[in-house]
Amino acid sequence: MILKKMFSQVVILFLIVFAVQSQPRNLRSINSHWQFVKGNDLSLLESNAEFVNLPHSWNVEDVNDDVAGYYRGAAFYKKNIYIPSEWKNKEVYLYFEGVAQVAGVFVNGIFVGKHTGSYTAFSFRITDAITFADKENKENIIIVKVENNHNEDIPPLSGDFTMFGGIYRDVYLNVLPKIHFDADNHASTGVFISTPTVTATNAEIRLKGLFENKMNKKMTVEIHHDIFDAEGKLFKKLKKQYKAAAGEKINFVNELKNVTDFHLWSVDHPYLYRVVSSIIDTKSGETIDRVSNPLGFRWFKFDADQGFFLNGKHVKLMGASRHQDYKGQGNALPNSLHVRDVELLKEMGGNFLRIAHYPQDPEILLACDRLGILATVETPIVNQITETEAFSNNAKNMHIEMIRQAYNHPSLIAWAYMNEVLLRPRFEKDSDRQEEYFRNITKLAHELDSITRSEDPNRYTMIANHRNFSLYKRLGLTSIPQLIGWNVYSGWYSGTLDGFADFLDQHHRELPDKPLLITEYGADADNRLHCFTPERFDKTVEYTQLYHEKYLEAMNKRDFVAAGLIWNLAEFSSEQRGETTPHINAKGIMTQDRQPKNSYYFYQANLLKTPFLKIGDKEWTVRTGFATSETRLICKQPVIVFSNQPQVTLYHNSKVLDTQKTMGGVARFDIPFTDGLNSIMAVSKNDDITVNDVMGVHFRMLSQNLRSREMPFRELNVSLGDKRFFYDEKADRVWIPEQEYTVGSWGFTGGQIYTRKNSTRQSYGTDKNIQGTDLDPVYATQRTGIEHFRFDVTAGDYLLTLHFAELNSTVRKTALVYNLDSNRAEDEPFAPRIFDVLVNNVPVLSNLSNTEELIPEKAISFDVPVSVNNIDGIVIDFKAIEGQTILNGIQLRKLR
Ligand code: GCB
Repeated sequence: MILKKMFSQVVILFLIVFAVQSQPRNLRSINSHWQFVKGNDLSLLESNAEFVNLPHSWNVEDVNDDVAGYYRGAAFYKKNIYIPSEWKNKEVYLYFEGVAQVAGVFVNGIFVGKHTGSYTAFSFRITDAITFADKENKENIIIVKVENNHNEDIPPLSGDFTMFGGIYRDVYLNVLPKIHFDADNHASTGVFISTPTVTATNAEIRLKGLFENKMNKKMTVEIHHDIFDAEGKLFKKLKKQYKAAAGEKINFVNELKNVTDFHLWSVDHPYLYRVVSSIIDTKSGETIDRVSNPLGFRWFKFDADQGFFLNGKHVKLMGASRHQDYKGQGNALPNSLHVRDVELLKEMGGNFLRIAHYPQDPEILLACDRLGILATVETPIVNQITETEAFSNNAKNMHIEMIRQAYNHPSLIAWAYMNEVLLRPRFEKDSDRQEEYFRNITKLAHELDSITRSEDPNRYTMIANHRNFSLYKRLGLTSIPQLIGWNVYSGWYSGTLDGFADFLDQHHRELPDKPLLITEYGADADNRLHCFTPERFDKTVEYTQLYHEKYLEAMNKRDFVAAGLIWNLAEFSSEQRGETTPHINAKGIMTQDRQPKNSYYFYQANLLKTPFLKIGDKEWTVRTGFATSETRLICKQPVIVFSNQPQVTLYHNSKVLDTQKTMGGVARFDIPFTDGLNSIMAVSKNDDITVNDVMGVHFRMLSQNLRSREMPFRELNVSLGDKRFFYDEKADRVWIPEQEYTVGSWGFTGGQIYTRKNSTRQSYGTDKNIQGTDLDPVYATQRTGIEHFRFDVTAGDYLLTLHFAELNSTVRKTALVYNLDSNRAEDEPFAPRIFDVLVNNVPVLSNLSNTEELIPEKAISFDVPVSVNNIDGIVIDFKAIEGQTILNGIQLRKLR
């Protein structure tokens, strides 16, 4: 008897637990095993398809090849699914987190919906199109036609990023009960949570939304909101009863005033609550539907004079903007890599993320909530607009989707909707028409701003502008949004590093009531390039360092600068870019596969509160340089250490070398490198805390005397017209800058460094993608009009390699759109050049011509074995027949 009673109690308990814990809605991914084919012809799916898993992009490879452009066209995806017959009384939706950029979805040949825009989620009801597993023909065929063509009606129209095509985020089947939270509201969860007022001790929570009764009878239900704290304990409970007729959609709203005893959400303590909203059948008590959303109690304010305040405390917002792609994966990333980026930002000491230039994977904001990173997100109107209703409608629709999908994240503080929209104004040659275009931009900005404010009065609105201060101001774009973001590259694309501080002061002077955020600042660093006399746009690690030091200092000095966002958290794909790392924008403070660069460590040293120390140039493990003299076989070169400790002691080859105070997180040393492996250790001891770091550098000592007995000649790799050191990892070779010939040594005679006319960029070389090589830095610089190159080597057998690239192209290219200055750089007009090359008076290249073998913008090299039998060494003569001679790189290696 007792046993029986116990048994029935257990059953009751089980039923209660089951009723509470059962999953009333069923969301499951359908990412595996899709058939995919490129092209516009559906029948290709049968003949040519390959199997892929999602996330997937079809542009992973073609964005990195030497052919300009990448596939922006149509493709088909197909998947067969089986739908269990238990779902007969359910509503079934297909949920796409993101498809680039237009998706037409068909289920069993029935069109179920079309979505426009690459960066927001969408969801289509497929209940009426599916077949259940108990039917004979039980397979369901999903076909998605994806189009990624440039489309003048779909933002973004252009941008400095690759617009990868594909179903590049997760896809789900969402199986809902017949009574459910709104599944037709722009792919939102159907429940919207806000905290209109929060103080340290008192808060108000508002919950609103809509549910739908798709049963064919009237239902009385309760909407419950159970708020759980971070430990999983029930913190608050709200409920309200509603009656819904068959087929009716009912709005619900509930609020909780005077909430006390809560934990605040902040960057240091991102305390998160969870709101579980349920639809309960009043009669049976059964949970019909349930969704969960995040909740955080925080309040924030931007002040035009004093910057940003979170929960009443001043917080300097520091962080980065982020693009969503990754090395070798395009934009089709596993969720773990999205999350990792937010973690890396946190580990850097950052507290702010600009989700740029478009909404990104939902994992990003989840991670921001969890880790305590404040965020902004934006609708991708980039560089330009199209003045059509279709463009405006698409933009507005994307904007609403973005807001409704991300509404509940406590980490989000602002919605943005334009990036540098005046960068490339249309109608440059017709000023009246251009004014009309400007008015249309302003009109669209007004519309988007007011949509934002009515959708969400509890957050800020923002746009990000480039540096054309007066134009944005004149058009009213600095007064429409509540926050102004500026993307500033003074000292990079043009201007000076000091110009940045002047710009900040200009904003404060001319727009004293507008909170200011620096939404972008950054400089490219190609980790392979180093220079001891760095200059603007040379892409060296050293120049980028100077840039970041200057910018950070200027922002720190000014409280009115609410935020500083580095452009970019990581290097990202920008197919149209040339420069030393073609197809990549190298402003990331990490590489495209997220290896920290010096600037990442620099920010760690400046932002982290825990003791930090790192030796910089972690990837510069193979160096070369010339010995001070033949009797002192050392070569002094700089080493940089990043630390937030007051001073750093450096050990070189186990001996104390020097102690330096850190300034702005940096200590600099000169190390007398010796030939071979050098060990470096940096240590900082402060009270009882010690931090240290070690690294090894292989130094290949060179002698200017190529006949030196102490340091016999091994090899030289010289980049002509260049001032930088370049490490080619694939060949394990260090290239050194050119020098003029002196007797007994090596170098060029005659000619001049190649420069582009009217270039506002680097003072030497070109920024083009040189095709057919990975040695772009070598081929993109050149000595023009060179007469000789000499190596005063001893007798022996050598291998000489000559590298050429014609840098002037036959086609005049328009300045790239991302180019933030008014770069009007031009090549010299294409002119034929023909020249001979002789080595020790023997012709080795005859009539080398840029209308034949020397194809413009393509790398070409020649290996020439040379035997030296006398003391004259190697003399290479360049003899012009027509136009000027050129040389881009030269290598000499001793064979025996
Ligand atoms: C900008 C753009 C961004 C570019 C960046 C750059 O101002 O907003 O999309 O990538 O400049 O690196 O030029």
